[in-house]
Amino acid sequence: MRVSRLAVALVMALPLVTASTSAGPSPERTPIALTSVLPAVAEATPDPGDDFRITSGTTITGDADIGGQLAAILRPATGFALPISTGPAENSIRLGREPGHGAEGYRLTVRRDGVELLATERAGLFNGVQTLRQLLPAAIEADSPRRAKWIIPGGTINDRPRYAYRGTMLDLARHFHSPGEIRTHIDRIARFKINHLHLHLSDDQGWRIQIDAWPRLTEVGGAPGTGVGGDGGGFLTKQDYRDLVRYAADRNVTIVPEIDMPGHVNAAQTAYPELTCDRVAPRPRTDMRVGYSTLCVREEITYRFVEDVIRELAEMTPGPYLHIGGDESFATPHGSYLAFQRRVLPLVEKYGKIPYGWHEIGQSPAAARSVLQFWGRERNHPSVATAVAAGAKLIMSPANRTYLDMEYDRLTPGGLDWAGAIEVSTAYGWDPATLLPGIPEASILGVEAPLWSETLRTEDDIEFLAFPRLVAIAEIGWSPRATHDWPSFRARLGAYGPRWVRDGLRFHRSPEIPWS
Ligand code: TNX
Repeated sequence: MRVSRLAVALVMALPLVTASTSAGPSPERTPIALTSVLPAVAEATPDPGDDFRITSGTTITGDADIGGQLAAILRPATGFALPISTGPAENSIRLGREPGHGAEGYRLTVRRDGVELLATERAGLFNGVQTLRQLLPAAIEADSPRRAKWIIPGGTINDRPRYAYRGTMLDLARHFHSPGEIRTHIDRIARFKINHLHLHLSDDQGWRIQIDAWPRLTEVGGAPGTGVGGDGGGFLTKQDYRDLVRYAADRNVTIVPEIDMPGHVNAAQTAYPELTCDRVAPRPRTDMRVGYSTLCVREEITYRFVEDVIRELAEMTPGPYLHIGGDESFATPHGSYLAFQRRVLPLVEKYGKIPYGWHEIGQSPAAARSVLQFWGRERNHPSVATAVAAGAKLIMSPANRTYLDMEYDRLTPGGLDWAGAIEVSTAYGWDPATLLPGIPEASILGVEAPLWSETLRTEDDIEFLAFPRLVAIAEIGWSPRATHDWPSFRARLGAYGPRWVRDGLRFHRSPEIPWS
């Protein structure tokens, strides 16, 4: 019911959105401010006398890979040929490498006679291009050339991330999203320098990734009708998954796969009753309850299953992390939960991956070399603090700040409300470094905004709940704390709105934001 209300509200909102912002910038328009970027850049020194104008004679030089991506953005928008060459050239946008910018940082220098983007790694060049596209007029997103006004504001940007991990999550288990929908989402998140996409691939309702050793997981658990409320169904083949990994990597996004266990396993058990202690297949479940299923911790077959899944998942995942869930295992006795983690956490390392799990895995002493995803609220969590003191790292996903499946307010359609309503200012108004008492900042790898999919079905549903809140989380993760400033953020976000409109993205037009 919530889903259809969401769809209706989106359709009704659309003409309004388009009408208010379709005029486009005038040719006389002054350049966009160097400081207008989302997420905020670390340092910007504007030099208004030194604007650069892209013309029919402009070339792109240096790195052919990211230079090619830049050309693919600029050519259709400007109508200019913008050839890519390797040598130095006047009137060029040059992409080069130099040491000193870290894994993802870059320096962008804009002068009247040329633009230079320098980074140490490919990721830094990619990030610099995301900045550059925001410095060009919003019409860059449209396909009609208006040649006169391709001005890049003069000055210098020095930029690098506060945290190495800036993520979001899609839940494919409650409602499956197709590879095409996932690719579209990757395009949209990468604009804001989000560099990890966590895929929640299994839960009580469905199993969404092919595992060769256990084929019934997807035959049964990925069948039609395995979404919440009996919707949809579907799964990723290994080929789909590998293609997504590559597509994401081109856009500086690392895929983080999750198989949730020992709870949230009803779909696996309907396919393989031998994974239950009584060997009786449970009935398929497409309701929204949690915490009722558990693997049978005392049986060896459980560990053969878990090892096969971890091995096959690790084989197709080049990224460092493998997420093993571990949340809400209310049907697993505490001692059994610890026994399970003692065997399973080392299995992840056996296949060359860093064990990653919801913060409950921190109850296990075996979690000292793991990453914990904190999804609680601001208060003391003794088992999290103990695990961190023993060496575990943290990704911050406080539910009352980062959960993209929470409703914006009482009136917006879609979403749940157990962690409260989350408007943009709530998503923006916190600091990962001070959220939990006694956690040193060096133990925090970054932030992630999960989007659980109980109430969402379509691409529009994803976008409405993710945007604009995900941009607030992206800024929390990327920008230095010194830049944190709500008035500045809301102004920059408001100015970004026309780009989403031109892109056809159905975002929430939050009343907190002064949309252009
Ligand atoms: C809690 S947060 C869950 C999920 C639900 C979500 C809905 C967490 C680790 N588990 O099983 O989908 O709430 O908001």
